[in-house]
Amino acid sequence: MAGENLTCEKIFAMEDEYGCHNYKPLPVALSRGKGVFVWDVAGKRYYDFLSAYSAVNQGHCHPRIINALKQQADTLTLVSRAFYNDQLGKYEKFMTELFGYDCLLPMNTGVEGGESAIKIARKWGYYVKKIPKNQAKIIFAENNFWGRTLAAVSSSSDPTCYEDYGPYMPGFKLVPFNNIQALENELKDPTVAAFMVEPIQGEAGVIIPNNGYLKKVRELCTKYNVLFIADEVQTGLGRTGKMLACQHEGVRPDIVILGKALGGGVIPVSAVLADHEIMDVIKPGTHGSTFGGNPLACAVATEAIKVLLEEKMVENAAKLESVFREELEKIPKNEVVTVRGRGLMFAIDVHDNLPADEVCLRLRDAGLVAKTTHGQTIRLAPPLVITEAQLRDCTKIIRSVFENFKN
Ligand code: IF1
Repeated sequence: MAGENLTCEKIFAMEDEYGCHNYKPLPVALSRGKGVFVWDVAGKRYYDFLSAYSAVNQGHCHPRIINALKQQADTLTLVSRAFYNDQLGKYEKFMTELFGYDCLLPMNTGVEGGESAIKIARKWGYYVKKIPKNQAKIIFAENNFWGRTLAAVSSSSDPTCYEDYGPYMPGFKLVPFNNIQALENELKDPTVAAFMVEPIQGEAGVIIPNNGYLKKVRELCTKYNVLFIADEVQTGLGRTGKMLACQHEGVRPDIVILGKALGGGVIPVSAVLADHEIMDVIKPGTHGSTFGGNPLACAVATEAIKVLLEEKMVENAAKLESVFREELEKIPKNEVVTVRGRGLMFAIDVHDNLPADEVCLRLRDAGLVAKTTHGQTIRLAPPLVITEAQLRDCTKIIRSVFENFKN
């Protein structure tokens, strides 16, 4: 098998026979990636318009990130937190100074970041807010998505995520996203420890709240002494044209969760940022992770952030937002009903008479890979290194697929 040139059909068959069927991938088998491009096993090139759900913001196999990976991989990869290592402290200093928080909890996947944030919030609720033991509530927004653990699915309003995984985590409540009155009604409850929310809901289909929503969330959480947890796993690190999506409203959450592109598209790295009066509820031995804060992850994440900053990828996402929107809005309304987006995080709602899954197959044939989120919504999120010329090339491909759909 090693070295054998696998056909895509063989790859599909092997995954079908030997793998858990927890995904229904677009039928394309990729074997190489560079920048905004991926190539399939037959050598065909595609624009990547998913960016691994925003985990490849810096582009595929960014040379500086790969080099950081190789250097550290050849030196020291993992010692666990039972011992100090020479990478973690300087990574924590770099990140806390950059994001303006006192301290950082290093984890691996985005959902571990969410789990950790909720554990911190509950402990803070008992120690600081004096919520009676085991009565702390966490509020979430309907249609949230923050991962696949039992706690994550316990807060989900999507049956596909939670069905048949009960019994569910107690102490979780849902409010409609982007509804300040509904949120305030819940925050008045003195047993509420935190409100955890995505600044823009990713999986829900790039749902952008009204201007001022996040500012009101901030005000209400302060007023009712509730922690504002921002899940920036997908929206963070430049995706929406700011380093954090909360910065569009000049809002500072109490806890920020980062993931995905923090690992530079090469390894899982997540982080929870908070100030000491919140983070210090975590004492030695009360939380941890085998790989959390490993030297390899610290070296990769540091370079992943430096590359975002030094190659002005955040600014690029902000600059290209208007081009992206303008070009997508040229698609006739009887083909694409709505266009939503911020920076380089967009989604289109395809008209019911055009099956969105079929549109994705035609996009693939036209040299662009993208995926539906729910039903008729297609997420469009290229790496932040895309140039204006490439973006215009891609929106031309997208428009041509719609224009020629009936043929
Ligand atoms: C899948 C969705 C996106 C996330 C936000 C935390 C996490 C995610 C806002 C957890 C992860 C991934 C998970 C992946 C597909 C993808 C996804 F479609 F599932 F919902 F992006 F929208 N917060 N999202 O979006 O991070 O533990 O995965 O590192 O599970 O199918 P993770």
